[in-house]
Amino acid sequence: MELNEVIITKAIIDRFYAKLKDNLETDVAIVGGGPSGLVAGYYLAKAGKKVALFERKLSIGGGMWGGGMMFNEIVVQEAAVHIFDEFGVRYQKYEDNYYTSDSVETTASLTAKAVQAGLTIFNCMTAEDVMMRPDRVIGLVLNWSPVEMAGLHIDPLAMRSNFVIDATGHDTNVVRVVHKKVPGKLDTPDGKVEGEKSMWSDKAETLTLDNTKEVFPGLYVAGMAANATFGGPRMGPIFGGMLLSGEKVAKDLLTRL
Ligand code: 48H
Ligand code: FE2
Repeated sequence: MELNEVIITKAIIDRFYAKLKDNLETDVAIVGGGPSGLVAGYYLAKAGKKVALFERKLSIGGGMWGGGMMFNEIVVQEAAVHIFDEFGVRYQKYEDNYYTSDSVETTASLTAKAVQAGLTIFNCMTAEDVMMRPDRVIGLVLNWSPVEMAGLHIDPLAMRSNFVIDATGHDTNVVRVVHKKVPGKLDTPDGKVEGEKSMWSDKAETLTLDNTKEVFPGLYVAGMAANATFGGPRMGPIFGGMLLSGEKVAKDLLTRL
């Protein structure tokens, strides 16, 4: 049968709009498709929750593709190896407490397994704001990333969610939006985004887990955003804390959903 361009076009439009409409109300909305957001989405979806992830860029994976300084290998500590096993990522032991994996295999596996578990990912979409009622985050305000990049004055659309996870990495974009709208109300020592401290891998990896929690009613932080929000140090190119943070935020949210 001859291929018909109009049917191809209709197929894309129909399927995409069905997917988008189906995700306008979710249990959890994740902003950011780096390692922490992907792992969180995987565990929530695997537990049967409705969960959508919005990623600003074309590609999913955040800062994981490039390993350390574009040496495309990932390092994790022993405590995170069970997550590699869960996602079927192959790894090798290095000295006592370190494990390495190929960063491309790791990023691709996290993405594929999360989607297959039921996570819906929207790429090229930016969460530019949140919805509040009035002192709780209840959803996201979304726009196409190219609209933001081109500086076009086009109003966004909105989706509702019982909980939002800020997994936007170093930038901590969602928490910053909330702080701008209701200054001083974050559940951090000074009520504001404390800001990331200098590199100290050991301390940072522990603190990432402590800092993975609710920072404002309805809004959780995970991954690098958790450390930046609560003033933890950066850890450099060790990704165990990011994976464990995603696992932790999912576990915590499952007790509330
Ligand atoms: C939609 C957005 C928005 C927005 C940003 O940076 P990431 O990889 O995040 P994490 O926390 O899962 O992992 C951090 C890790 O990659 C890292 O940088 C480490 C371990 N650094 C240590 C160190 O010392 O430097 O991914 C965040 C994602 C990115 O893909 C952004 O494009 C996306 O979030 N994003 N998506 N709407 N408003 N803001
Ligand atoms: Fe980083």
